Amino acid sequence: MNKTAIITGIGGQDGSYLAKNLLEKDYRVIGVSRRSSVDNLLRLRTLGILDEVELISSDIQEHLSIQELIRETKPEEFYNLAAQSYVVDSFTNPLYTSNINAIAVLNILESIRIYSPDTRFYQASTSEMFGKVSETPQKETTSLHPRSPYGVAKLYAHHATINYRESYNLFACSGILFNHESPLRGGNFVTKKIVEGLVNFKEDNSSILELGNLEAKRDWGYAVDYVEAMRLMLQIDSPEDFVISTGETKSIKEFCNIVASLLGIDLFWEGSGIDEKGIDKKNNRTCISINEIHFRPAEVDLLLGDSSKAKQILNWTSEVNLEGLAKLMVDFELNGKKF
Ligand code: NAP
Ligand code: G4F
Repeated sequence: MNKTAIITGIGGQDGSYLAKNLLEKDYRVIGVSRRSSVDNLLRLRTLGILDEVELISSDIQEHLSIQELIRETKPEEFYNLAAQSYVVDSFTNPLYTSNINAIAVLNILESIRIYSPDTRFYQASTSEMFGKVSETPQKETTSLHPRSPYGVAKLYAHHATINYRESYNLFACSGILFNHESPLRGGNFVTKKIVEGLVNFKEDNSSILELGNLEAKRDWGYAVDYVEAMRLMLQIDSPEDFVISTGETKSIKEFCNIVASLLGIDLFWEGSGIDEKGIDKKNNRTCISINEIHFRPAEVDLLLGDSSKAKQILNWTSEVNLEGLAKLMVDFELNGKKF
């Protein structure tokens, strides 16, 4: 019999790629998506799978509705990907972020414990939990020191997942995923913002991309590779937590350089701090400037993951490097596919 999987956040970047991955393996996929006045299922449409998934309309803060879904469906697998996932907004909406990213997760765990204890549960944990890092590279045993309300709430959910595994013997595990991107990445996140901004500049020679901290470093992978790691985590004999990363880190400025080079923009940098500018040598026009509104109250300066445990136990490795990822994103944008 085919397995049933529930995915919360199915309309998001990871939810849509994971749905595609599971459908290709003949799963019955049930997605939780909340009502919206704009199209929050566009990614499923873009991937051509909207008609293949069963959608349940619910906010994950609607605890009874989620409880009922689990009680009635008793899925083999449950992937909790829904979240207020934008770190910046967590500083202005910390309570809202905590209700979704922490308390709603506890409700899912409780519902599984009570109504469907054989369901295997995946929690979308994050490298943001490492925050002010205590060692580099970061691995499963690295201490956690989040730097945002987003990271703090995710830390709660991470520990709740471990606690339910240890207390009730649930198959509950966390994937500590480092940043992962794709053409379907939301426009607020820095990689997508840079690709869109520099493509606009390339087209009109006048649009200026405004950024914040150019020096922060991230370990960026490809979302399609990362959803496969999520699936693999639920197929092993006993639940464990895994770091998923590429093992390479680059600064925001270096990512700008990669994208500019793919677009044939001859980018050089001038000035420093908030006066720093990215200029196209060919026409001496500014294409990137700094605006301090994009700086955060507390920053995560350096993320670099060590995913050797995932390699050893899941036989998982990241396939697409940052240059390859940037090219996928740039090509999508140049083809006029807006997201
Ligand atoms: P995303 O594109 O922002 O998707 C988040 C999804 O959650 C969206 O479908 C959103 O629906 C849904 N959602 C938000 N609040 C909800 C609520 N109250 N009820 C129901 N659905 C809700 O994020 P992503 O990049 O795919 O990330 C997936 C998960 O992995 C998130 O939990 C994120 O925190 C975590 N994560 C991501 C990364 C990364 O680099 N991408 C790294 C580590 C961990 P709407 O469209 O209606 O807003
Ligand atoms: O792209 P970002 O907004 O991603 P961030 O904050 O690292 O969070 C993402 O990855 C986490 C995993 O580590 C996920 F858990 C989370 O859900 C999300 O997917 O920012 C990356 C870096 C930051 O250091 C930020 O300060 O880029 C810097 N940055 C510089 N200028 C900017 C900008 N970020 C954004 N969003 N916009 C800017 O203009």
